[in-house]
Amino acid sequence: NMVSVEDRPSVSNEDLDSVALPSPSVSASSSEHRWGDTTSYAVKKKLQFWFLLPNGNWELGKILSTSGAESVIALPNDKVLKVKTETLVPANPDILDGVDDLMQLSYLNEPSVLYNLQYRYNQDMIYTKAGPVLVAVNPFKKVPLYGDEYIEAYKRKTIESPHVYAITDTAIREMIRDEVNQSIIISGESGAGKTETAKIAMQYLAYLGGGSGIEYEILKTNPILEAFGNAKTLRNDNSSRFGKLIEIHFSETGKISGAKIQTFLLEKSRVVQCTEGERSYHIFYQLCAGASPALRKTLNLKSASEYKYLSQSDCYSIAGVNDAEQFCVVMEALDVVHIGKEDQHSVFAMLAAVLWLGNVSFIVIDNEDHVEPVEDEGLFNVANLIGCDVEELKKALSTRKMKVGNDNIVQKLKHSQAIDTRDALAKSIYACLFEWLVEQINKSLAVGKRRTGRAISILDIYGFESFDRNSFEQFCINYANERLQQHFNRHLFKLEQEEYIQDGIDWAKVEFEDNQDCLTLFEKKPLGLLSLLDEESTFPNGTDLTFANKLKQHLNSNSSFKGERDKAFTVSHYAGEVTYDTTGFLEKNRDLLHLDSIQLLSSCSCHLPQIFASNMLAQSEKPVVGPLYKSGGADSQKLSVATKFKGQLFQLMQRLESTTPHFIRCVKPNNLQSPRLYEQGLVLQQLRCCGVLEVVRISRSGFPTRMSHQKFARRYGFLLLENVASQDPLSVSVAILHQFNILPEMYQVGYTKLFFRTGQIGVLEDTRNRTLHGILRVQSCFRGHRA
Ligand code: AD9
Ligand code: MG
Repeated sequence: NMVSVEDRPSVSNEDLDSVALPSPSVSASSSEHRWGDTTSYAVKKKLQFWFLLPNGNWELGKILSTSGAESVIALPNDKVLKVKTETLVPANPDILDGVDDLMQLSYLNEPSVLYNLQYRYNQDMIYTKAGPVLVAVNPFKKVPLYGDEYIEAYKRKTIESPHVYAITDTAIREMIRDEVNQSIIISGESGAGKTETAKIAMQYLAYLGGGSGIEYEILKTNPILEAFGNAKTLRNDNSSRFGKLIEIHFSETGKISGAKIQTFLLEKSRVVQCTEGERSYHIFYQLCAGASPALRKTLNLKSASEYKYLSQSDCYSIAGVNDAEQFCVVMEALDVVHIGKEDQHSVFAMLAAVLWLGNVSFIVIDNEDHVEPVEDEGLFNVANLIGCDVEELKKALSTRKMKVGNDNIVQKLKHSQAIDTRDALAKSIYACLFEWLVEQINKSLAVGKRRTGRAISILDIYGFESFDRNSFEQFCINYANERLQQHFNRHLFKLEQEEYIQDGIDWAKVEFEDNQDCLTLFEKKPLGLLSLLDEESTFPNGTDLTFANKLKQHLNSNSSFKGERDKAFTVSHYAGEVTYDTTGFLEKNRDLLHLDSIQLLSSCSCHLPQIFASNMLAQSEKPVVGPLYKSGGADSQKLSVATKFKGQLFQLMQRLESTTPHFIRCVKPNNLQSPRLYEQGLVLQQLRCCGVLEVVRISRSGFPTRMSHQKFARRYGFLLLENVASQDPLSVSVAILHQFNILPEMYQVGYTKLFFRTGQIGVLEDTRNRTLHGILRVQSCFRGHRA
């Protein structure tokens, strides 16, 4: 229902002629599907074209002749090839090689974009603009682009090339200029570089907004959160297993006044289980390798390989990483964020308790498979570390109190139930510890009561995931990405176009992929994925199979949904189809911790387990919005994981909605985490996923800068050399435009606003700044004289 807009060249006509491009009238319709018009020029001028090799890569060639549907092309290695003319895609002239904004490409097509990014990547220019979006290609090696000198240069604007620093600088300036909160939204696949990018942005903010010392604390949250929330996976040696939003507050004078961190959905299952070749959370290995002899003794610590939770995946170290050294870094960082030595000790005790829990084993005590924990060092160490009675621990791990009618009875657990109970306790302790740490960090970074200033938020959230086997975690992560994608779409496409139309300017619509259907599939009540999952989770007899069947029964007519064999289903995400295996969905969604375990924690003599227990109880006593989870009546009622996550996401979106967003798209050039390797197919798939081409298309045919008539007149009116007859904002604005010779095709006048093409407002801003500085200097001269 939408028409595609023509690609307008962003180079001027003179430029085009000088590089021997087709005449302007032809190049004006140079989008992929119209390329045929250029053939005759191509032949004459020996223009370059892209064609697809059987291996999926694009190769550059020159057309020698065209007859009918076939063309003969010459390759750089002098080979000659006959190809179908319609498969050729025009390439850009050499002068446009490696432009730093894809908007500058005369021909905007996939091979040209791929080539441009690769051209830059090969020269360590890993950042490229795609209109308003920054594309960052992971170098997988140190690149000489960071540090104070670079920060200074970006601050002074002596470097112009695209950079995280530049986009962060824009965010700061817009925060001050528009008095609006800003957000930097970083997305990309696992291992694409989101977390590194977030740190680079934080570095810039800390440098520019530093002074109070709080910036140092903010930077030190990174090693802590990474130690407790990151792990080695098959895709990334330092993979974040949680989502993070950090809100950095600034005072009116532009100095950092505090920060607040919010985390999302930590992958708990990793604590008790991980795939071969992957590791559990870094902190466990760091503790085992780096604890002092004294700490080792009090915690009864062994080496990592002695713990079942760590030994099961047969992977203990990461190439190039020294866990013992990292442990020192983390301890120092804990000092910096004001976590006292005693609390630190308690944290380490909880970690050791989790590790020892994994070593607790069970023996069968009757012929009904009922079990009891073995009384070995595992059991004793856990009791000792959390500060509880060994007998109480044994009971909590092997029995369950139930209410039947008015009677309380005690049920013995079977072997598999006992293992689940033990693992659930370990996961809960770890997740509570993580939450508690974030809370302590937030206390330390807390913004004072005078919260008058503005904030910049940085979002580093897990990217879209599609594996051979996808489970509940991928389901939640991909749902989050659908939400973020919609935010991206809304800002860059929908709102943009709606604004043009509303303000009555000349505009042709650009097509974009709307993902509303998929979001509806997830969120619709009562027949959506999340509702049906919650409903099935409340049924004591619900199983993954009954859940899968229910989905097939109710959702098969939805175009984004497809039921599969064996308890599986497929969702058409904006980034591609993903098949989910429902095994474990209900259990992970219910995330039950039996009341017996909570009671055990609250009976502990150590303070952290007590805090954890009361937090868990508080959570379950909250007014229950979602369904209740009861099995046997003695378990606490709580929100399902999916419902809680959805709530968090909605909150996140609301917060982001009130900010001016800046998007960074991280791209992973290969799956081997190796430098210099650029796989076209892999990159292309990521660019398609995040709509990079569409963004460029819309931006260069659009008017990214806009200002109300009033604001424009107020901001630049004083630069007018001659008085304007009428003082209404529109007349003043038009006079300014004329005085500065802004070309008519570079702006449009709407009903309420002025719209500018990229880069136009820069001249005005420069003059304004120069003039203002001049005035300030004159004023300070006067003051100097008076003094
Ligand atoms: V995940 O979804 O959390 O699994 P991220 O966060 O997208 O993932 P991360 O930032 O951890 O990826 O980057 C992965 C690795 O790429 C890092 O550990 C670095 O070794 C490497 N990397 C990423 N960005 C840069 C960079 N700008 N310079 C050098 C980089 N190396
Ligand atoms: Mg990460």
